[in-house]
Amino acid sequence: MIDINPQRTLVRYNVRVEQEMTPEEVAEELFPADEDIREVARAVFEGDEDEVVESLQNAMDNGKDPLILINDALMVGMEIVSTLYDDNMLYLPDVIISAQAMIEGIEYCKERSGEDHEYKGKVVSYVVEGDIHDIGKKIVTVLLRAKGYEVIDLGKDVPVEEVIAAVKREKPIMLTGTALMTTTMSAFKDVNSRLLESDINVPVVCGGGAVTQDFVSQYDLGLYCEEAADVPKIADAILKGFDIERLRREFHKH
Ligand code: B12
Repeated sequence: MIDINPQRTLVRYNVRVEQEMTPEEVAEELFPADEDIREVARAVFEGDEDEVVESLQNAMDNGKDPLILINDALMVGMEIVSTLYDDNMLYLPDVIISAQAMIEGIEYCKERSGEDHEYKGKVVSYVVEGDIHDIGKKIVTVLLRAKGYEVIDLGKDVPVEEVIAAVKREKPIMLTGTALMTTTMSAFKDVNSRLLESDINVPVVCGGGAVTQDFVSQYDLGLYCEEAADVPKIADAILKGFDIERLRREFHKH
């Protein structure tokens, strides 16, 4: 008979978690099996930028593709950090330090991929007015750059008028807007109306914490996207000529 004390044991992620387990021990159970990838994910978890680069280099030396390492190793490490944060096993500074290490890693993979020096297209990225949560936007930006797009990054807390001016100036194939708070995401609607007033039909890909598909579907140019990793696929689809309706059919969940 297995000796389990239910008051000291809980089951999560298909892993039995004893209360005495440290976050490091829980993470060890969640890291991917492949040794090279595991090392990268572990370095992201530890927030060690040097270790991230070193383990990536090692994985590439063993034949792993730099661009595949972004999704399969760096993002996986960050997902583990987010999961443990959501379960109160890690603190906010841990999330920020790991995100920075992951971003460094993505930049490194991009450099090493040697993919196209000619840009496939231009994208404008920003965080909505009143909102300073920019980690998701940084991820979207580096992923697009890694896939060969030129990204004009307007930064965080960007006023609507500044977004419109950048669209008129840069003529991007799409915009990516980030909002993490319910109080700030209405700025997407203002950007949508101001673009339509100027007869500009550029898709506005919206994501980040508080944003939902139902909310984004309320305005004409909005396209909801949950995972930052899907944004380059949306850009590729736009280059293939998909309009907003077709993009929604392809990328919206229901
Ligand atoms: C880190 C953080 C901060 C940091 C931000 C640092 C930074 N440079 O970004 C600091 C400490 C500054 C901060 C401040 C505040 N925060 Co804060 N913060 C967070 C926290 C813990 C994590 C957010 C994060 O970066 N996660 C890591 C990234 C990688 O995940 P992500 O953003 O979800 O991104 C993923 C997807 O959403 C998506 N994605 C993200 N962006 C985009 C964009 C596009 C285009 C697409 C397609 C996808 C996409 O891809 C990513 C990976 O898949 C969240 C809690 C949480 N669990 O989300 C609260 C949270 C967002 N904060 C919150 C609040 C309230 C605040 C403050 C108002 C607190 C205060 N009282 O001062 C201030 C806001 C100040 C302001 N004006 O903006 C609330 C918002 C509540 C709400 N729903 O409205 C949250 C949800 C915490 C909570 N549970 O209450 N915060």
